[in-house]
Amino acid sequence: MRLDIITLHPELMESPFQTSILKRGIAKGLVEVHFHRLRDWGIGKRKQVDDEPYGGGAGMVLRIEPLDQCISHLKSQRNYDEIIYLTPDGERLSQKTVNTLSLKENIIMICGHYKGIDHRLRTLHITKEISIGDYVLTGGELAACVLADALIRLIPGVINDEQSALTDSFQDNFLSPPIFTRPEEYKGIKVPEILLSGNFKKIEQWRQEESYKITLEKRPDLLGEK
Ligand code: 6GU
Repeated sequence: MRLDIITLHPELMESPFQTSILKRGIAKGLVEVHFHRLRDWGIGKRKQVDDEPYGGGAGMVLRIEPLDQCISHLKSQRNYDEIIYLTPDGERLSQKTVNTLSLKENIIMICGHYKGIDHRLRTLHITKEISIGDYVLTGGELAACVLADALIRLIPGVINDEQSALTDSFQDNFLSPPIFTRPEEYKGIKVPEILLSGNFKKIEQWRQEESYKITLEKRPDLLGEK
């Protein structure tokens, strides 16, 4: 997979890709991440990227030319499966969307800022708009990191234990069961007996039951969603 991320602030996004599992995925050549600094495509001597909205109102708008030129440049080099604009008014990100996107080859992500981007970019380039939840961030950068992290960990070979990605919370619309490691007892709190039994069939059954109970208690909406 290749991710091209267009942003005013690449420095805000670098460390997640230089750490742990994402770093390893990149080092193994399973994913490439390229940042494009929007300012480099800015207009005139001042490298302008934003302007006031037509019709008035508070806040600035990202101009169409820098974004269009950057995207058109990328499109001239390869085909893109999706051009995603990260925006609070996009479709709310779900594991289902992440699963689908993780199968794509080339993706562009556009990080929005200010009041948004010139609406005509939707007609020209954007194939999908994604929000990571019902709250407002200062820009799309952190949202793009969230999306990229969720995507990259699903690429085969990025996580060693493939089973591990498949048994995540949400992969089957259930939250994960409780999990424990050593010691068997800590400050008087014991690990459930069943997990020490060595009876893997029973353990699996217990996990499924706990999973259901926890989902019902914390996220009943997930059970209704199926
Ligand atoms: Cl994708 N961008 C911004 N600015 N705020 C958000 C968001 C995105 N998703 C949730 N809040």
